[in-house]
Amino acid sequence: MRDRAQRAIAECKLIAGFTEEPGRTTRRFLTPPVRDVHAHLRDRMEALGMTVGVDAIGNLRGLWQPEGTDRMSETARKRLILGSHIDTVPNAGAYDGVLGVVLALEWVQIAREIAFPMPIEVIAFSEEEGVRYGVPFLGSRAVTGIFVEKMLADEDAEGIRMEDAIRAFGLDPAKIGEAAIDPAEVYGFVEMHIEQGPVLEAENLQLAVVDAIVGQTRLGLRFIGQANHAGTTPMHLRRDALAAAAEWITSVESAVRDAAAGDEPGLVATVGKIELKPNAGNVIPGTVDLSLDLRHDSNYARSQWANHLLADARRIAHQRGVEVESVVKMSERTTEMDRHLTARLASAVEDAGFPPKRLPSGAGHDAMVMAARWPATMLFLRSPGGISHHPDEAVREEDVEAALLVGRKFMEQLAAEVR
Ligand code: HGY
Ligand code: MN
Ligand code: MN
Repeated sequence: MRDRAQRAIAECKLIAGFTEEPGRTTRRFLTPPVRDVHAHLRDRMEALGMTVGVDAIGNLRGLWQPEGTDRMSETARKRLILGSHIDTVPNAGAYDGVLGVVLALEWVQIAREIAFPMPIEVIAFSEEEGVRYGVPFLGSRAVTGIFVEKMLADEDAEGIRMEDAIRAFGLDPAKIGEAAIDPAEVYGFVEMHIEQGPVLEAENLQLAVVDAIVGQTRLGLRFIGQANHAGTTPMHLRRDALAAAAEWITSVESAVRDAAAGDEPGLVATVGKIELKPNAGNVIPGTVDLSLDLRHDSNYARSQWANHLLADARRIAHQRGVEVESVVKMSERTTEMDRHLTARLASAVEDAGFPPKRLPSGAGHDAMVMAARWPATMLFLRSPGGISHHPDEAVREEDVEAALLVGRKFMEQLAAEVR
């Protein structure tokens, strides 16, 4: 399996070259390089004997059917879904998302070799990060039938509406509803993904089975002051939107840092995006738009902290004579992975000769959306250096090989039950 692991890593590196920005990997929802990824994966899927299509939200979907599916037991006719996302953050690594799709195709190769008796659908989700339109999980929302139509009117940084981006890719937004899968046809969903954190490396472990995915809230805030001349406006007469935002950002960071060190371990808050207008060195900033990404495994604590930090924004804005507006871009509850499917995956990990480590995920994943409709679980691979959302993101050959060995055990165990 080591040669297949090497092949999988090489494939991730090849796909990383399909980018909006030469020299670094950036691939947002339905941008031109996604076509190259689709073309590459379509060839791979067709070579595996899969029927391939692209649904109306841009998910690339391949279905592998074993011989004689019509004679199967009820369970055996249900499909196992594998996959992950192919969109990336700006200046991304080569493995976040894509590795899960490439490994899924390697599992299909193994399924062919062991005459696995169940259909397998591999989905390359079109949008998980939420970079282009600020809302993540568009692909898995469509597959699970919870896509919100009004998002089609959302505009990206270039003012392109989501529905127009979908049409420009050659898809019909009116058909997004057809992307949904009937839960009665699904056995379960397994997503393979890099851990994107330091735990497995710190414990010298290769793999972990994910038992829960931490809830997250994504807010958009706008501080509205008064743009004015930088040279003629005295300090006491200013309504500086950026100074207000800056005070709030440092207040968020210190309050959450203290809480995480105290009675809210695991609480994290990040202001990752900021845009100011008019963004000129000799003009006092009039408007500042920024993001807040807030995560905690307690849904209650997360919502309490969201309210607290928004109240802090209003306090600072009031003191500085500026206004502040906020919008909830997304709120996903902490999601338990399916106990039975997670136990089955842990047993395959153990069977393959690895400790059945269980780990909650601090990163969001399509599995948290899929889990609302059918059993879902995840397999984590060690992240060397604990780094992700960065070009230094890496994965080790032996860990990719381990995930393939687990795949063989997982499918052999399942096959023995459903045959
Ligand atoms: O941001 C996240 O949690 C994931 O990487 N999309
Ligand atoms: Mn990511
Ligand atoms: Mn990811």
